[in-house]
Amino acid sequence: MSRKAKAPSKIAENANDKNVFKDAVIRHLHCTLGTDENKANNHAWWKATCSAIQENVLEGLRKTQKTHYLNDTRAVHYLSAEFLMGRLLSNNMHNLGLFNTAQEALKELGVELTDIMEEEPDMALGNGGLGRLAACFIDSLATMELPAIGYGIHYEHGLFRQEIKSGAQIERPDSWRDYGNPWEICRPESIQEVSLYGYVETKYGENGRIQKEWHPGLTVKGVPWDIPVVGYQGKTVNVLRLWQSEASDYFNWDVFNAGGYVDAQRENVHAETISKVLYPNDETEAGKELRLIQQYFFCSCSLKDIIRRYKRAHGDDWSRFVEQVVIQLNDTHPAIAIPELMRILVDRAELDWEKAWNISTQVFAYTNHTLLPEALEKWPARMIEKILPRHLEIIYEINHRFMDLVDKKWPGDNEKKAKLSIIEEGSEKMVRMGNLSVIGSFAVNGVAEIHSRLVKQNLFPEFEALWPGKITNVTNGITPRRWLKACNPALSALIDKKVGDDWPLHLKKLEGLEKHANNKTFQKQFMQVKQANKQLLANEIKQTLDIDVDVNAIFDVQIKRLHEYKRQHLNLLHIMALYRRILENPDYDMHPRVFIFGAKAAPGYRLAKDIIYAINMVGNKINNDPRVKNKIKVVFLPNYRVSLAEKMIPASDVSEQISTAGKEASGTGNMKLALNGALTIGTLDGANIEIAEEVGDDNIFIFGMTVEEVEALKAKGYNPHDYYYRDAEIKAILDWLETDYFTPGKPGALVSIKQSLLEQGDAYMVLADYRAYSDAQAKVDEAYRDKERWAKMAIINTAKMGKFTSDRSIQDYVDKIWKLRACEVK
Ligand code: NBX
Repeated sequence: MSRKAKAPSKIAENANDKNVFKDAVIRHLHCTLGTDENKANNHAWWKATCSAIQENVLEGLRKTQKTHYLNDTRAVHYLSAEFLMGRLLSNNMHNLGLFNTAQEALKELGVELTDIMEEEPDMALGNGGLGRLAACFIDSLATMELPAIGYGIHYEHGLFRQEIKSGAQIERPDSWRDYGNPWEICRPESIQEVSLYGYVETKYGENGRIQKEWHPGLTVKGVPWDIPVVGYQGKTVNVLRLWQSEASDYFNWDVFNAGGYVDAQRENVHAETISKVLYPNDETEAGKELRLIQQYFFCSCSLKDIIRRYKRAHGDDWSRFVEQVVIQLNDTHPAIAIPELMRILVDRAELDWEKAWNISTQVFAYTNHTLLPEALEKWPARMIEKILPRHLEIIYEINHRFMDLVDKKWPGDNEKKAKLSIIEEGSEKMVRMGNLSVIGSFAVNGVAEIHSRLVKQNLFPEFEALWPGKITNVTNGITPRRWLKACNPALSALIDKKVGDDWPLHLKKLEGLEKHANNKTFQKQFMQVKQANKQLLANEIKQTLDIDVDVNAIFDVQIKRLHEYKRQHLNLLHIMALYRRILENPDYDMHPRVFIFGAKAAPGYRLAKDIIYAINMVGNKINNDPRVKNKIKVVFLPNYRVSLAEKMIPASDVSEQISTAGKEASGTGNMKLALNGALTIGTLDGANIEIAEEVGDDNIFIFGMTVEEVEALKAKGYNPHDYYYRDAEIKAILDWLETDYFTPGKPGALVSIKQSLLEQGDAYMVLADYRAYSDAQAKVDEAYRDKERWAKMAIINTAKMGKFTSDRSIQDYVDKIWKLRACEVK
């Protein structure tokens, strides 16, 4: 019996009423937090405001879930080990249309909304682009009223907090939930059990059917925490469901009763360790056992949750499963879900293998985010056998049947088999998760045109030959709600006046700005907004680092994880060159520039940490050298994260996107910066190519080798020494790194960078692109001096970013892969 729906709460009905909002905040101060308006500090105000907003969120959530249930909707299940959500208060207020109401209400209570927003810790449950993409995608899914659920891990500690001590990175634990998270809801009623370790027993059923029974060695609990995801304009509220591991009471008592008290405790620790901490490595795989357990843990919980929901509507009839369910694998991190679904279907539901495989391969789709060999996941077969013995058997069976298929296509071709096999033979047998993902999915996509082409041509050419059309492209995107409307209110207001206020839903409307690009008044207004944003960032820089920067200087920004392929050291070499030119010629003519960096290095990545140290030491020297006369400032803002990005991006003039061509799958920071009117200096790599197509060659600074040129140079034999000896500036800068000029009393402290670029062969061809980069930077300098030209270029960048809304990416997924329908929530 369904009970009659309650009337909407007062707050939801009159949410836009300032007084109603005030009452709600006060009520939460009193009744949720046990304080009052006289005692409350900013943290309490923040929490009470979140709780007031959450009332509206939960109203939407209930309606959405009921609507989806009654309509028995097909849904996408986005499996991702990472969701880099950032802060939620501002986003939720904007998406509910309550930002102004809340701001005014709080003002009347004597509280500044922008101050209390700073109290919110970032939800940093991701490393970088891949995790942030997942966060943008669930925003778009809710906005577009698509039935969707995000599944991930409820890490107790997200990505480490970065401190800089004497120039070097120090990692500190991130504790985003220490004082409670007002957005999340625990759902003990939906706890799942997950098994690990143990052995497999082979049994023979009455009909001669072989049956496998897995006797696990350990069972843990997965506790779901739901974070509501509010679509723009607040109609659909989907959920992000994050699994937290806990010791399973049912299993441990056996050990306990058998006298194994200490062992029982040890198992407790083990179980709770699973969701303790996010692995901080991006683009490398350490092959750690706990990491594989994390992956299996959240995949198993999520699949069981999906199946529970399906069975609630369809019972044991599996025939409609593929109509109702599509599962997107965000990289190979959730690939273990493929054998897990096969295990559930074959061992539990007792379907034949063929039938189970037929279902499974119509459900999964896989997104590839990298071509870097060191990032392609491979697990030792022996490790899988130990943790998931039944899954290894299933993987072998999948592979065996697939090898038969390969033999039909290419009879007797063992080379093809070796390349396509899920199992890599060698001193240690390895399971290739990329191959498993391609074989187990009905669609595979790359994340930008060039990247998808390289996935087909270089990474998986045999799969492309076997299944033409299976590999496709979906170019990444970003949500304009967070990355323009919320983070850049001044520019948003200016845009509203010119093109109307529905651009957050229809980003192509920004094209309406183009006709104003030559208008002097508009140029002035646009650049005044930029100037004001630069002032805010300058204040932040002064506050955190006590460095004075001039807002009339060019703000040149490189923000992304630190990695050799992203070439922050190319930027640094050029900064050193400018410094050297000034020292050699005190009248060296350049527009003042502030080079601003934000980057975390994986804790075990030595050279990346050395590059951070070098940026800080070189910066320190330059910033304090009076001969520079403030023409150059170098700023490394510590602890780069979503909430810091939201302050840096609106204040940027120049966006550094300088990866070696072919290495950056897409990039999404490039899109955020261009949307906010920064001009890109970049290589023909990833989405830079598509940005250039949109803005036109006159409005972007493209330099350096193309993918083909990189490949040709590698084939012919790249020798970085050629560049070192032929280019006096390169030689002088690299030699400078060996002295103690930047690290007084510590000669050689920066030498590892020089070594990587010379003796170690310069894998990312920094020296080969250096001169082209330096020339492109001279063009940036020249362009900036022409204020009108620059303003026009900046406006055109904003105007032409419509393609890069994540709504377009999601529509591409819907059309090409998911075949989903929107479901209106009334
Ligand atoms: O995914 C990034 C790519 O490098 C970007 O080019 C792309 O725009 C973005 C979204 O498609 N990849 C990425 O962020 N990877 C990781 O963070 C990562 C994390 C863990 C791991 C491997 C990679 N084991």
